[in-house]
Amino acid sequence: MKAQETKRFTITSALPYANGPLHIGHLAGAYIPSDIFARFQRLKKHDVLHVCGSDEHGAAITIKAKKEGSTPQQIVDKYHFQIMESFKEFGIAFDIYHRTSTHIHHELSQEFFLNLYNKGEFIEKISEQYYDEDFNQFLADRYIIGTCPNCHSEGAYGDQCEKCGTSLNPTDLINPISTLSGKSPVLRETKHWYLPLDKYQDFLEKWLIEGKKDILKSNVFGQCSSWLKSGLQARSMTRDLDWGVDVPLKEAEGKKLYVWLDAPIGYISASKQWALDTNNDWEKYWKIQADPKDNAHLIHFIGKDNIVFHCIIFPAILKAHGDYILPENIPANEFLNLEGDKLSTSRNHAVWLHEYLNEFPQRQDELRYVLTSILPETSDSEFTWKDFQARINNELVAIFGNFINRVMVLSHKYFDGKVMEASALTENDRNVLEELAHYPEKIEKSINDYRFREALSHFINVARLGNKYLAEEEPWKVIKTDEERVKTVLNVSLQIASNLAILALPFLPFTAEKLFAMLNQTQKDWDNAGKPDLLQPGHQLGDVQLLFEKITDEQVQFQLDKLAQAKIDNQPAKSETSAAKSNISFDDFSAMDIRTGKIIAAEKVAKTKKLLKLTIDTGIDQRTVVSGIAEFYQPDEIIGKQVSILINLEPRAIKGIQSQGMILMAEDNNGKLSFVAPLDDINPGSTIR
Ligand code: B3M
Ligand code: ZN
Repeated sequence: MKAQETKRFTITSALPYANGPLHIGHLAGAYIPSDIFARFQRLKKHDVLHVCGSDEHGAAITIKAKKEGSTPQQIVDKYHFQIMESFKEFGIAFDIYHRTSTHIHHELSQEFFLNLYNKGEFIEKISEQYYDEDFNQFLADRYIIGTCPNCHSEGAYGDQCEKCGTSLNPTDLINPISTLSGKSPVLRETKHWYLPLDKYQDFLEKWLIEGKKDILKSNVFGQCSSWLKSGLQARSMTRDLDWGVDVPLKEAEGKKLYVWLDAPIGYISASKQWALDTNNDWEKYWKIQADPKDNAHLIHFIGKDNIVFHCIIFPAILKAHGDYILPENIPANEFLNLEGDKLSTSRNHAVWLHEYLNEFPQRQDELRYVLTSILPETSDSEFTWKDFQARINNELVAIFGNFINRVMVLSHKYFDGKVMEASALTENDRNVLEELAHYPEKIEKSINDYRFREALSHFINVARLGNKYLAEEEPWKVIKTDEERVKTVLNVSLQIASNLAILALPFLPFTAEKLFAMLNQTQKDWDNAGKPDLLQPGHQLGDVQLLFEKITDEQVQFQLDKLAQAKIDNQPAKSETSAAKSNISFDDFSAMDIRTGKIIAAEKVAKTKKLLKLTIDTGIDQRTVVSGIAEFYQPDEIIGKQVSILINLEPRAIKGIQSQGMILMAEDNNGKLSFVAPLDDINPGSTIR
């Protein structure tokens, strides 16, 4: 076999925000894929550094602190340790799990900023931003709420209206209010430092679009292409916040680095800390080497919402800094949904890792197996507790566990748990061993192509091969007439079992160790996987133990009840009827031109949950209106419906669709929307006054 060259891998896993516990969506997004990949490269004896840590800055953490009446440091301390413990117990084998509130991280982030600043890479710009005079601070987008200019719903944030999905700037909001003081903020000038991403357009098109079109996953390549096609804009790398990394400039008193500038640098500061802790050299994992073929292979494992930061912004920063390697691949996953709905921390619609570990003790591999089987590798996927039960009971228990149990029980029953000498192999024996020999390279190719679901299916097929072989050879029957044959059959079966122990290592590390103990196997070398003689005749096996137990209906029901209860607990409180708005003049009212209309066509707006694209006959013309009613009405049920439409509202682009007007809807205390229209059917274009 060709001696393989030893490679160096720098593997990063997205830094989870330290503002809440981990859930299965995080695991399926970045952490299970990265752990399988890192474990495998270590098995191949490559030089691997796998880093992660808590992302401890950003407005989400300061908002949570304000909500809980605590401080950002208390919030991040609480969740950093909980997340770190959960990862450890679940077997995600980072070389270091660090954090970005440390001095070493602040220092490195400031070095990066000054490096780019001194090279003149930033554009200094003064802009107007909302300022809360009671709290004496500028307001980040999420600290401002107001009326959405598009759908007129209350509670739209400064960066987005969650009701109709429109992305906004804070100055778009009608009646903006500061979430800190509850008062109207004022506009004040403030200076920030922008990274002119447009300056890196050519470099990124060459490096990313041309250079990686054959290796990036389609979902990643697609998102990067559309970002670059729409043209890169300058992006502010500093914020007016009271939590984060200080901007290292005298004139920037009170300003912090943008969280997405410092967070990815967290991979490097974690590497520096690891090198200090282990007396190692971090630079060989991050810096360009004298001979480029010695450069590390940098792989970022993330969820799809982080693609732009890891494919465009961070590489631009590394490039501008100089002397750093750039990522080789960014195999981002899509999203995992739960029981037909999006996972949501705020609505407590999740399977929390720390709760799973508590409710299913010592069953990490069951969850690893199920999540790996449904990884959202190129499109969103779904976790259901019924499917969790089915995969464990029908695959892990019935195929893998059953095969191992039968081989072990029969070996102890007939031969005192010893591996017996095989006599002449039959054609079936040879075929089975021949098929077994090809699985390690199949698994290797799938993992190196970031197709982990496929890699796991190859693994479970080895267990299927063993199960099928035993069923065909029926040693429990043949023992009555041909003991020699049974010695051979069990020898072949034990070779399959010993290969399963090695092949399980990247996916099911806890089960692999149990199986090594059961087989009393010391041979754990991946490069020996596929061989037909890992266990020699005379080898004494260990005691039999069950690898997996079935998941019961009661366990499934308990989890479903928990989710149902969370839904009830998180129903929006029946809000009081909202207070009347301030008075307006008759002229203000008569400036609005409201007509009757008829819906003549309706369809869902792709990739949104709330939006319908409607074609309305207004009696004057036929026009398109985007309306946030998709959660309440199906397109086909509202064709022909009479509506009231505000026809002289400024047209707006919503999700790329030009919306010309607004359909009047009544919203009750629970947020349900109903059409507002005349009781009698009258011709479209009739004036409503
Ligand atoms: N903290 C995670 C997220 O957006 C974000 C990743 C940072 S990786 C440098 O959910
Ligand atoms: Zn809106």
